[in-house]
Amino acid sequence: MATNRTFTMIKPDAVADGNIGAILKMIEEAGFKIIAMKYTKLTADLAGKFYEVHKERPFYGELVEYMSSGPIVAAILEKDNAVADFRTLIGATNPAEAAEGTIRKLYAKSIGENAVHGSDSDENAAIEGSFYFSETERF
Ligand code: RTP
Ligand code: MG
Repeated sequence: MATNRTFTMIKPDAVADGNIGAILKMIEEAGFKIIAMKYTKLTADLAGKFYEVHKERPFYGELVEYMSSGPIVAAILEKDNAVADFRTLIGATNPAEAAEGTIRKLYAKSIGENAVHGSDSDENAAIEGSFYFSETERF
């Protein structure tokens, strides 16, 4: 399996609850290497742009409001099979359906406030990583 990259955000609910450290520990223990990382806050405009693919979905307004409601941690992660393995580590979008031991099962509050983001393809991982990080911010 080729080594590749995914992109994640620790979302405002998990940051507000003091779960940055616990979530980063799970990510590192699962074998992901941190290539870039930033503690930042999205404006509503930036959150709208990041989630533009969802703009026709009924939850888009709520999602933009939530993702700009407080600081987040954004990171690029590297591992063999990174995108799929990270989706497995975070669990289903809805924490009620997430497998035991997954980040969302442990830390998400609801289908909307679900603790973490994980890219859904190699292509989107590259686009999302570039949304936050320049080449000189990746190590
Ligand atoms: P993400 O992109 O954040 O990793 O989440 P995902 O792939 O598991 O889910 P996706 O379908 O891409 O949805 C993006 C985010 O929108 C919020 N959402 N709310 N209220 C709802 O029914 C609903 N559905 C989705 C969640 O924050 C979800 O992670
Ligand atoms: Mg998604």
